[in-house]
Amino acid sequence: MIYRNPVIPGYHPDPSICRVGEDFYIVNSTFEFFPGVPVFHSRNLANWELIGYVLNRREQLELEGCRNSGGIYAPTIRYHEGMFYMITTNVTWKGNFVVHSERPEGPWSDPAWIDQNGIDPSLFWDDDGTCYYCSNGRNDGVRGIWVFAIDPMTGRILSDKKMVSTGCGGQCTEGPHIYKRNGYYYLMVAEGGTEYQHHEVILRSDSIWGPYEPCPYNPILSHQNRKGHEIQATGHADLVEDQNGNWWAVFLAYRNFSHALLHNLGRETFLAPVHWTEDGWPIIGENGQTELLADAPLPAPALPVCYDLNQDFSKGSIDLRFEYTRNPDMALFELNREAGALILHGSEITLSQPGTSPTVLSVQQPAFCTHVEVELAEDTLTAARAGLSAYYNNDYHYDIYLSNQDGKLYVGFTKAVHDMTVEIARIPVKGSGRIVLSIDSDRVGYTFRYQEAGCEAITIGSGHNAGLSTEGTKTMTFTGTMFAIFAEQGDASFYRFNMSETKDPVYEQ
Ligand code: 6LW
Repeated sequence: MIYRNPVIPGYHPDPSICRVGEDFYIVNSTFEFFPGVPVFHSRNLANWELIGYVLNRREQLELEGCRNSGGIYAPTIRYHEGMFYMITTNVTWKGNFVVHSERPEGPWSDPAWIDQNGIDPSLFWDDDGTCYYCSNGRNDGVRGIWVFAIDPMTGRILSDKKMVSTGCGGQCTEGPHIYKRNGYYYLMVAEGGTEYQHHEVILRSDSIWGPYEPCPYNPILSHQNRKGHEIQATGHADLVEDQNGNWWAVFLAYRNFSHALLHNLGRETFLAPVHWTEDGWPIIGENGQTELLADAPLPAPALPVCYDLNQDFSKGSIDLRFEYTRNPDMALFELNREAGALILHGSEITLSQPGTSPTVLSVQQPAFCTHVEVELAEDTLTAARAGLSAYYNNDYHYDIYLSNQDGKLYVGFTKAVHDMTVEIARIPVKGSGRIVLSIDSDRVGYTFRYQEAGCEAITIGSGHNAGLSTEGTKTMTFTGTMFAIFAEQGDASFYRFNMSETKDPVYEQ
């Protein structure tokens, strides 16, 4: 059965997967965004629906002062005897913790903190019911993959800690997961760092404490030698066996928007079938490689994918896919039934201010080629700036907005890249009714337009994808471009947000 990769497009990195009967669940990392750790559900592994977030309370997710790409790093989701567990790291606040819930959509418990440093924690239950923790980390100066028994409900450590492996010689040994099959304990890790050298390796032992021997076919997943291929940086995988005995891997990768080694959509979630060799080693995809269109024995037929988002704010709800930046002040986001709009009460915090929570709501850009538009009221706008942004983080964003300057209304276009913020255009508008602000994106960049009632759409500016690409950020970042609605220093009423994928000439070939 044919399916399309990525199966969860746009910035959805570090996927982890589990299965309960015929239901599959995936979680992803979310860094400075709130709520944290989305939970996706599928029954065919190709189509995924967002059903909620694990961390949707400040008691679970403190992001005060969180740097860009701080906060929540890689999560792991597991299911054991009627309970779901999610374990992850808040690198901004207290480190590794585990939460639990009887239902994947929640509510999830408060964090149980774990006295172990490092990132990318995972859980594994042995046949005798003992639960084991593994992550990378350093104890007494020894760095590697550490394992110990743990109470997954309380986070209490129940055994000595042991460093069981330093991987297979690659740098940045991380994202460990342990599996058991035919009496072997398999330890799978990512190496090479989450850039163009990223790859996945596996080792095995007849004891969870090792010693672990490396797979003779490593790397079991790698696009390191596929320069020029659209899919790059495959790694950070997790394995699952479906109800038919077929094994699958989900993993992160990114798509370059051109032959320049740049990507702006973030690290996305990909799927590939796994086959086990005669001598008991798993190989991901076709000899460790994957494609945008793949054919594999899915547990149920793939359905056509659609990542469009049509949000009518008069309906009195905000789509689950929208995320806040750090911990939001929910009073600034008012669904007003009388106005039939989402009223953003823009605070003094601007989009460019670091480490804070501006009045902004954003959703991952799911494809290179998209059209996004929002409709705002002109006559009630008091905000200094309010509109639509192609938003990577507070250092990198392209904004089109309505601006109330001493009672006069303007449409403005600003680009913020690194430490440069330039208002490219500011054009007076009539301001008597409603206005539509839009972005068209493709494999080159973003084009910004506005249209007042009864007038033609006018192009006000454009920005290149390179300005919002992960490789170009001045600090190491792990996210991707999002489309955001925002308001600064005053109120703005948004009636709708519409995002749709448009034809991509490269995929149409
Ligand atoms: C993730 C780790 C990593 O926890 O980046 O580079 C972190 N590798 O596996 C954030 O995605």
